[in-house]
Amino acid sequence: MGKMFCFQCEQTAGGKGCVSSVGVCGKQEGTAHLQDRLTGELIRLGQLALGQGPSADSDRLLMEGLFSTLSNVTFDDAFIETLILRIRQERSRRFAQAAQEEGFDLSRIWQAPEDIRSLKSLILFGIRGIGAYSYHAQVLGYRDEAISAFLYKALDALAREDYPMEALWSVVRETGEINLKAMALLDKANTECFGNPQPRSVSRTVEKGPFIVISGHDLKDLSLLLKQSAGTGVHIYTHGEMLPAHAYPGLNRYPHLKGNFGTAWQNQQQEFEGIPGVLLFTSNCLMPVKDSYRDRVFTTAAVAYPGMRRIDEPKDFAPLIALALKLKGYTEDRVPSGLRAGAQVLTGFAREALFSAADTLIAAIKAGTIRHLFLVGGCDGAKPGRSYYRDFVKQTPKDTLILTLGCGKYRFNDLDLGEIGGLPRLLDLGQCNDAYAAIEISLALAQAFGCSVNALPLSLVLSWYEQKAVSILLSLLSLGVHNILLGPSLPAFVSPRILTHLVEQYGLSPISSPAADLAKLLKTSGPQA
Ligand code: SF4
Ligand code: SF3
Repeated sequence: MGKMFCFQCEQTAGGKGCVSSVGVCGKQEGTAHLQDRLTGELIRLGQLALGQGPSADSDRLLMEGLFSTLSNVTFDDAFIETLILRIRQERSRRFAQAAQEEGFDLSRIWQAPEDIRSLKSLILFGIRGIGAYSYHAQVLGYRDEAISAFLYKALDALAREDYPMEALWSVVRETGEINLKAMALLDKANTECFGNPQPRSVSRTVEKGPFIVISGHDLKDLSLLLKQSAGTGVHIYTHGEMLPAHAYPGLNRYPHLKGNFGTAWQNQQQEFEGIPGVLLFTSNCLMPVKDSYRDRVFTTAAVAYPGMRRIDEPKDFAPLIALALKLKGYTEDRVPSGLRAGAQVLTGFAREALFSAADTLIAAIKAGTIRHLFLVGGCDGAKPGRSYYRDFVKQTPKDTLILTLGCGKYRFNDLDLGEIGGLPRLLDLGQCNDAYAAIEISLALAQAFGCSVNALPLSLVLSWYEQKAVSILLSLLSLGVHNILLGPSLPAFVSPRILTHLVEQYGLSPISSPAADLAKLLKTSGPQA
């Protein structure tokens, strides 16, 4: 077996690829090989399912498998080996004649000519994002067979060596279109199950007493945890991408959902150090677990880490509640270092809330009170270049409005940016998948102004880290959104020729400096304030 090769995330080694015995994220070489094998098995399953029609069991496995190969989701070899076995069993159950076939060898993609490898990477990483989003929808009982049918087709395309570049480009475009469907389905699942988010101010203080911190994106896990811990005296805090959950009426009706814990995901090793509470990971981003809190970590769904306890179906969170009560929590209220006492953070400007503010927004843009809108969001990460996003937001003129989403918001969601036209200047739309709301509101604004999205006084300044961001970028491109700024660096898997196409066709460009980018973006919308 050759060296590990992984270049799917923004922090990949040397901006080229992780090829040594351990990736920058802490993923071991053996785990990377197993994830490639798992992907090869998923490709075979997808190929067999193609043309056979959907099957709930196969589809669930596809979603779970794709989800588990996302950055910072699973680091556990035994977990991946079990998944591989389950996929092989599913193959023999449904397609007996093909049961013994080996999975597709992923090194054939990594060793393909550069532009083919690049397009196939866009497809593979894009469908990993789709897999994760459709998994979260599926656990709430929402499925769309059109999404599954596309996953089969995309997996098949990864194995095809007879596809010309144009055929691969067309699958890339479809990846963006189908991801939009997946985000819409998740929006439907979340809002039908837990109500429409309403703007809400969330405390960042951890109150004294026993507590559990829940991280990741899965609202179903949070709802089960809230239900099971009600009345036990254990408080629940959200972490990272779970922050927008506070805005859902079906979740914030529990008074023991107390607030938001800590700051960005990449600070978890420091912020969880010696924590007298319990941690539950429901999706990315899990960082390698430190000894000082390893006995307090639980994982669920596709998240797994060697030696950490897992909660599988049917989900019973009693062990977490018991441990939280034993640990007793802090003896006094605590605020994360760097935040002031009593700090709050506003979230919940999701699709419906934004739409109800649309008239105010349109009137303010027409009156010139709001000169420009910026969508500054996406993923956070550890690289120093990410300070760009805080500086950018700080430097935006006072007559501009900032929309944000994803965990990239932790770069600046402690700033007080004031109000504009009756709205807070910083509106948090939600998790990364709530990019769907940003897309919907942009389309509505374009309709109100009788122009295309590209002609609106709106600029997208995105930060990426993992593969859900890849799928969202593809969705935006599939809608014909132009002139997106992307950072902190461009994906290593985009070859020079593919990049040239994205630049020429869509005006995609890397971030430069906040001042230069602001000047460029505001040039078309009047003089700076
Ligand atoms: Fe490297 Fe990122 Fe892959 Fe981890 S997920 S091995 S950091 S490219
Ligand atoms: Fe963040 Fe890991 Fe991408 Fe849902 S939690 S956005 S990086």
